Amino acid sequence: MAEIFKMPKIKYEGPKSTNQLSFKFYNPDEVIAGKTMREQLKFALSYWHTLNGAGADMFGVGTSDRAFGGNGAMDVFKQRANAGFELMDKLGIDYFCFHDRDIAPEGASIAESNKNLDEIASLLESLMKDYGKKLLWGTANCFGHPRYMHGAGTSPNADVFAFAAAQIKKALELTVRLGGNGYVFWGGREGYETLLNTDMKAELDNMAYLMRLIVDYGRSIGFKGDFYIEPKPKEPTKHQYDFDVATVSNFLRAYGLDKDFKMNIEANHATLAGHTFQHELRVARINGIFGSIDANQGDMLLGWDTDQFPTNIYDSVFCMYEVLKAGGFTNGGLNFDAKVRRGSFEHDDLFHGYIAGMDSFALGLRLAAKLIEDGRIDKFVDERYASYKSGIGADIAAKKATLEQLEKHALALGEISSNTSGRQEYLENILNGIMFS
Ligand code: XUL
Ligand code: CO
Repeated sequence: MAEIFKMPKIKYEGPKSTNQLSFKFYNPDEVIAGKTMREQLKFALSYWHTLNGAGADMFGVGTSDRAFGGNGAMDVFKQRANAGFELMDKLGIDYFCFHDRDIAPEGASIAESNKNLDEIASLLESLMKDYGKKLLWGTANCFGHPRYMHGAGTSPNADVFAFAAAQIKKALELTVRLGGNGYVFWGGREGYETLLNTDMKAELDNMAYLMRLIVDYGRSIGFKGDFYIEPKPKEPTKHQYDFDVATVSNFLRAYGLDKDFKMNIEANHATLAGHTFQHELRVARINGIFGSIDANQGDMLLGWDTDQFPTNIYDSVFCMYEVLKAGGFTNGGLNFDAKVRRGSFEHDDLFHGYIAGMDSFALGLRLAAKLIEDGRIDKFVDERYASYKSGIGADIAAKKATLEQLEKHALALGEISSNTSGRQEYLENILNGIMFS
């Protein structure tokens, strides 16, 4: 196969290397916190941003060539597959993620689209075998086509609901065929613009029903992986139903789907919801629904989903801290739902983007492990709640204290005289000391 990227295989050379085509922090076989970095991080390539997205935005067409020498609809998609696997091979990325419409062109009917998908799936199967790559998760694009203008599972048009169901069924079958360990629901247009035209209850009922049908079908065809919901508060719709982890968690419980789903948490979606990335990860972790990550970052001055390659080390440290505390990834991993800037239009830029993201998370993992090993911050938090370890506090923690006992205790206190400082600045100094020593 002709080489598409005139690039070497990217290797670890350490922080002192001046070679920009090397990893400074990502050393795949080095053991950090009990596993190799490769096992801890489970990097994945996002098909759509890397191989399809040419940089078009609201004000202009794409700037990069993402045909990779292909000629004609199917051929372009085949070349994208070839390019994707060469890229994964050269960057040492083990996994990829796709939407159905990323890998093959949509036909004039579902049957035609499915035929295209089957043809490309055969190519993907052989590339996966040749290069030793795996599918992290698959999904269906039920937001791009005009038929989904009012949503898919939440469309007021029952025919659209049926169309989405058929499309998702096929995407799940493909995921199973390619050995994927995850299937993602991201509700791109599952929301509303105005309540003047929206029956929110009916839409949520329908969306839950579609999820139930898909979960049951997946289990019946032998899908053993995780189903994920990827929360996002807005964009493209004004209000998306899967607003954030807490909202989704409530939805899952309300519809009896909580045992079937975990979260795929995206950094830029967290900030759009007014949360930190770590907040979303923590809410998922303490509710036992942490699953996978879409790694990227937004731009606080722009305020929309800019999907940039992640380079903020505080965020990657806090993220990897949560991942380590959750016991690491099982079926999930770190998918770079990230794209190079429109002005970074050359093929080389894809390498620089992925190297930046992989090195940032490798550094995040190293420093999160150091933070946990250092133990001062965890110890501080533990001690901050020491009053729940004895006396009335222990009774509260054991759920034994009655309201009458609490009242009696409070009356005897007179006033609270023993609050202690939260020491935020002290802790921030400790964190910087660990990160930059
Ligand atoms: C959109 C987004 C999606 C999902 C998969 O913001 O993140 O690409 O990751 O549909
Ligand atoms: Co995403």
